[in-house]
Amino acid sequence: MRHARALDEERLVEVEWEDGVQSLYPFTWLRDNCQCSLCTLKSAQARKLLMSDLDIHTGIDVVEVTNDNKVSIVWPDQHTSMFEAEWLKKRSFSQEARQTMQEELFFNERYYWDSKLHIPTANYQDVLNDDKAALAWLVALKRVGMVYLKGAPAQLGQVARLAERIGYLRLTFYGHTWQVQDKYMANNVAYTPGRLSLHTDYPALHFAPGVQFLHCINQAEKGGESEVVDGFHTAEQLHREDPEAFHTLTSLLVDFTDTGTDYCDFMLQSKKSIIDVNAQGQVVRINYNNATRDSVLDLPLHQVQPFYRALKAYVNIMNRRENVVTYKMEPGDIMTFDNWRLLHGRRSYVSRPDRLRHLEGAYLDWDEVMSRLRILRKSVDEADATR
Ligand code: OGA
Ligand code: NM2
Ligand code: ZN
Ligand code: ZN
Repeated sequence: MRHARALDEERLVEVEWEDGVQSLYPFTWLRDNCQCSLCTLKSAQARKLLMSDLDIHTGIDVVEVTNDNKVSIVWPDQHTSMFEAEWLKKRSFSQEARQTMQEELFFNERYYWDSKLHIPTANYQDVLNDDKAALAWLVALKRVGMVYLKGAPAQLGQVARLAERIGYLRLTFYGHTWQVQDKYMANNVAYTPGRLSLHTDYPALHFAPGVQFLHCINQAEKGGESEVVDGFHTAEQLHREDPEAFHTLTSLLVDFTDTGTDYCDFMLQSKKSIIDVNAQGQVVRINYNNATRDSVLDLPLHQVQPFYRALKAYVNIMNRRENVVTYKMEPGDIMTFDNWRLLHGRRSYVSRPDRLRHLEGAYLDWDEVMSRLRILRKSVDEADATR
């Protein structure tokens, strides 16, 4: 750092770096983020300072750069704060620095795809045993929305092992893990040999599972092929081609329902728009399973037909040949995917009692997956640095 000085009028500290670039930090933010042991619990990396003890109009008595390259601030009550250069630089309020930091924290970069996608593929054992392979797996899962794992044993328990590699799985009414098979008196259309049109799992839950694993233990001889589509890419195609339909699907709330018994008895109701966008208008989640879309439709009469028109327009785009990736899972394959982004389906299959089609599935949430992703990047970076 070349210097640090207080701009008292604006209540900003100006820091000039070695390259001549300057950064500005509000007095209030600096006081709020004092790193001393009175203000911060080091062992939890958490703020001890209470909002009720923060003076949001504080001035500064003295600010200077110390010999060991820290910004030292003495506040009017003589409390002292020390800020390391690197720590400050990362937290710069400039547009570029904020963007870099957000990318580092949230891995927001997206790769949109269509039928020409070469599905990112990794080896199951590598992902379990090697941090670099696990990191590449989760980076692609976030960026592309799906990663195909090969080489797992064709036995129960592999999706649970994979979930433990990350943290823990998401329990739902279908159990910790669940068996996709042709079942007598099926409590879900997935548990029949019928076709499953493109869907996201579990829109009947307001907080639908973020990530899904499907492990093929046994495949049908005839049928049972998988289909996947990039829900974000196709939603943006809808936005361009039919903005009115896009607006309808991002604004109208649709009822979803799911009733039955499995892990325990359940009677779910939810209200979701088919396409969720964030405050910037970016598509962030798809909520659509035609099987659990409720016959109760809480819309005024005049919105019913426009809703169907809009949904049909989106489904027609999804089903375009140029958007769909088709493959057939083999025993030992595990499909890992973003359930907030991908729509997935299955062709009908011929059920044979002597060769039962069987997939084992599990859900996780994005918070746990992103947590493991950050930890893996840190440990892989550190290992690389010491080599
Ligand atoms: C499901 C599902 C795919 C398959 O169970 O929700 O999408 O290939 N299954 O059976
Ligand atoms: N299963 C596969 O939304 C859904 O009902 C998806 C969930 C039964 C756990 C299917
Ligand atoms: Zn302090
Ligand atoms: Zn599904």
